[in-house]
Amino acid sequence: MKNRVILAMDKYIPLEILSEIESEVYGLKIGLPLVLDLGLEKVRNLVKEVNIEEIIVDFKLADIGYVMKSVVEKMLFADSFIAHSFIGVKGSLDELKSYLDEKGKGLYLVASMSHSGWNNSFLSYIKEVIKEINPKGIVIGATKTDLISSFKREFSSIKIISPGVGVQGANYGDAICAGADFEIIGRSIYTAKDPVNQLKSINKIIEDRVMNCKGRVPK
Ligand code: O7M
Repeated sequence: MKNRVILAMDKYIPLEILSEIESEVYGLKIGLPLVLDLGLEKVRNLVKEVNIEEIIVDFKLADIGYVMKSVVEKMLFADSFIAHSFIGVKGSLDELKSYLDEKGKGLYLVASMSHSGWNNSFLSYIKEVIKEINPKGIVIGATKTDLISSFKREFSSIKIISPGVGVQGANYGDAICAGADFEIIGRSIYTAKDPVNQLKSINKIIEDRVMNCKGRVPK
């Protein structure tokens, strides 16, 4: 089975460990805390050394187009970037999307966050924005499996990536069974005594879980 984990790197993980992990993950999500800790240059150099299919920068951009472009142009070593969708299209996400398209980079939009305080009452507006922007993918909390399934039915060609697994309470594999493409996992891996074996065990749990939900995974 292809790897279904995107490692959320909000804390420094040494290159020796990353090198052992690279074949066990689909993607690496670079968080703002990591960039603030290490500095951009060190992050760029670290990323250059690893062989991981997709490097995603997660600053959850939410600004005017000009400013978001000024941020991403400094990080073009990444394959894709995450922005909020509630900021709307004109003068903001439309400019970011055109810029990323021009550079051959992907855009993910946050559709629904994993924490309990996230308000889903503006979901229909978020769906309108997603329809208009047509991003590579969307972020939906793994804690909201019903929402994952309904988005998967409505936006079948858009990738769903789901955080909130492990420490935040969602079970490994549940988001994928509900229709997500990948699960974003951070602390459960990088705070483990042995992150490499922890990740291997998580991959096994996901694999077993997905075998059991086969047939029920929305197309
Ligand atoms: O597994 P954790 O809880 O240590 O980390 C979760 C990661 O997912 C962390 O990098 C968060 O910034 C991110 N995340 C959420 O936890 N909840 C959300 O709703 C959205 C994200 C996210 O990745 O948004 C792009």
